[in-house]
Amino acid sequence: MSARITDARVVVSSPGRNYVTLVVETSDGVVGVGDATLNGRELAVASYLRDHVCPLLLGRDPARIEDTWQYLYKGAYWRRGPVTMTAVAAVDVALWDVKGKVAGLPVYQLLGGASRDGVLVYGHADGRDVPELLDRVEAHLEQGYRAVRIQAAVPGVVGTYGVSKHDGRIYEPASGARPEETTWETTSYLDFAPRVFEAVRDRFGFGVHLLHDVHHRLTPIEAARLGKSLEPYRPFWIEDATPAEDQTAFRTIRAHTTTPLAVGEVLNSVWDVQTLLTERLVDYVRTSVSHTGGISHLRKLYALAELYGVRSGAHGAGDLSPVAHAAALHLDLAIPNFGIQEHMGHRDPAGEVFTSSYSFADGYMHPGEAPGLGVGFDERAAARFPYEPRYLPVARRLDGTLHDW
Ligand code: CS2
Ligand code: MG
Repeated sequence: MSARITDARVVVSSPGRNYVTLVVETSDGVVGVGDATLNGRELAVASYLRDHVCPLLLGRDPARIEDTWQYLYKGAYWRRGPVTMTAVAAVDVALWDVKGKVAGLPVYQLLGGASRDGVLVYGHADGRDVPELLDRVEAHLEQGYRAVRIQAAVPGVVGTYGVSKHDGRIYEPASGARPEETTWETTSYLDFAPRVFEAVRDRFGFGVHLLHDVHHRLTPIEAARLGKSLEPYRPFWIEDATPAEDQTAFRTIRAHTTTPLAVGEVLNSVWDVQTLLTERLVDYVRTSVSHTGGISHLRKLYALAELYGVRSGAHGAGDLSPVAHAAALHLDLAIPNFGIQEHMGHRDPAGEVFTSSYSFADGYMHPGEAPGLGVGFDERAAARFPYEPRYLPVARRLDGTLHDW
């Protein structure tokens, strides 16, 4: 007789920042974990799982991953959206973890095996000014990174998002029970960004990939101007140049610049990126395992992207837990159209709660050979770090208008 799911529970903890973790147990004594963290809206997903999904999982065959995905997605009637897709993702990833453990194989082997030896990752270098940014790029190169995201505080823009206030390693989350109020000024930014790239290229040359995140702040024609102005510095990509849900905005950007474009961390399904992919409007799609319905759904999205020459560039900020990072690495290693993987790392004491088999060397990561995802989750340790309400900041233009994120 096939195994059954005997328990499914949600653990909300804050070892450095908030994480929502789904734990699934089977009648064979196998435990699988999934990441259900949705930064700033954590408890909505926790409730979705606890109140509406976990009871439905009890008694189901853990081996039937695709059927369970369809059951939760189609069965809910209400489709897509970040809360739903994060909840479904957590179940899906936990079941892939179980399947790998039952098979005695790392998940990437179940996905067709490795298509490459390692997963190219990019780290985050940021600075409160350009000299500080240059120091941090250098530190990344010393650690072996071959690709670095560069962000610097824009002169006159108070609290530029993406720039560390404290330890220089992880700039999030915003503190406090209300979103921090920051400012935004497009004119200064558009003049400043090429100077940042110029300074980094002058110092380090063209042997390192440079990436940059715009955090959805521009209009399409402004994004087109940014892309053109950065062309001499050959960025690997500019990310989220315009608000992501407007897929056709990318037609305008595309028509004006050869700078590669990346988008997708706030999008949750293959339908959210259909136009972007089928019209070849972007070069990299950044949807993540934990916000896009899990390995089962993201795999389909990547397969569609492959048909149109679009590569992966998965979101991997610190608000995606080590469980999500491991799941991403397994998929990255297996798919043919892998591009790059974000690697922000996790703030201590996350290491007291999560252990992982993944590793970094010479700019590449590998998920390791442990069966399943290769991630351990210590529920007792998690209980020492209770949930803390935290929100991402908001940005206002100088006249007070709330700006796009
Ligand atoms: C960022 C993220 O990593 C990125 O590219 O855009 O830091 C993003 O702001 C957070 O993950 C939001 O939760
Ligand atoms: Mg981003």
